[in-house]
Amino acid sequence: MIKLDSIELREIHLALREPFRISSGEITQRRILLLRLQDADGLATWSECVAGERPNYSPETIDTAWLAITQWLAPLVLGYGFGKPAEVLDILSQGIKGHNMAKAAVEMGLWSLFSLQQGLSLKQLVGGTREKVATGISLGIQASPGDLAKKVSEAISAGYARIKIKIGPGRDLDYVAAAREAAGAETPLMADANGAYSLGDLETLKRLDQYRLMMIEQPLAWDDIFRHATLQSSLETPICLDESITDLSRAEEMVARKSGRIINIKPGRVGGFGMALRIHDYCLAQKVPVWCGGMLETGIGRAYNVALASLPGFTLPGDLSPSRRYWDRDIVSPEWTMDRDGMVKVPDGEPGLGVTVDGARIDDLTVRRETLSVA
Ligand code: OSB
Ligand code: MG
Repeated sequence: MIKLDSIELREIHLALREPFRISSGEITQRRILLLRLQDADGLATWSECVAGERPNYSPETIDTAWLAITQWLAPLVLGYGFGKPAEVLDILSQGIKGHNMAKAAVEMGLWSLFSLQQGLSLKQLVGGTREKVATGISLGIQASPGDLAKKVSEAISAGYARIKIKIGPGRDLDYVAAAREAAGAETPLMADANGAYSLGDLETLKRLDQYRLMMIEQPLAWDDIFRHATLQSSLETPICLDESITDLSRAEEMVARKSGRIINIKPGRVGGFGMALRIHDYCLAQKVPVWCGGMLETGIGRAYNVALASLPGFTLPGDLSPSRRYWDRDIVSPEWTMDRDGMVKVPDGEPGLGVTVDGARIDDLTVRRETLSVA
């Protein structure tokens, strides 16, 4: 049993090595919410909330997550005796709809505490089977197709197993053409629109078919599974849903309506590992390939994503780039690295995250903190 004794919230600020631009906005510095969870026996771990600064990906932000955790979620879990981590999401959802990213930060932290208590790596606790996972890079929208082509070539030289480029209206056909040209016919290439198109853009989207993309990620609105079915029936390129898949029932809806053929599983978007595992198991049974998405996490969030991506259904490369892709210096050691074949090693030796969290560095980067304890 795990009894949570305290949850400490930290906001840290960390500059990205280069600006990251998607169809709905650009970020240069991240405001990141970290949690430190401690149980009644003194076991402690860290988790990360993937909510961004503005609600341009989903309705959540770092500030709504801070509110949700302090006001509603922490009181539900502090002092409660959990028998297994799969129970946590139900407890966090008693009377609280949505706020999946806030819930996930608490829920995944509890998975990590369970792994420490049971002496298992996170990989072992979730049932992971892979020693290494393949990683792709996610390239933001660049100033010109030529600039993008350069980034694509660099990424291929670095060994990435797949290239994803961000697109949006007016930054699509030329950009995809330049990326395909730079990548060559064989490199797996895909595009992510972050919901920027409508069915009125059908002709443009159809013209993307000629570039033989591995998939197009979330072309239509974040909460619209219905119209993705119409679009998928007109496209050869498989649609992958990201924003729209907020829980298992949305995955079932995608399959039932034929709204897409691939799912990007981000545990932070679906309320944590418990729901991510349910979606994974369902997709494996339905033969829907899945991959692990990213939200520009620090090395803490990355540890959870890498463990999850070691499950058998994660057959496509994830957005699991090494620390150096994002930060001058990460907040874990060793930093996350990738080999020349674009593979990231899944930690499997020690219990917990498999990386050491640099608490002193987090202290240096902290701009806001609050500790909630059992009364
Ligand atoms: O749609 O996958 C996305 C980053 C922020 C918000 C949304 C997305 C992304 C990424 C980043 O694509 C992937 C990564 O973490 O490397
Ligand atoms: Mg996406």
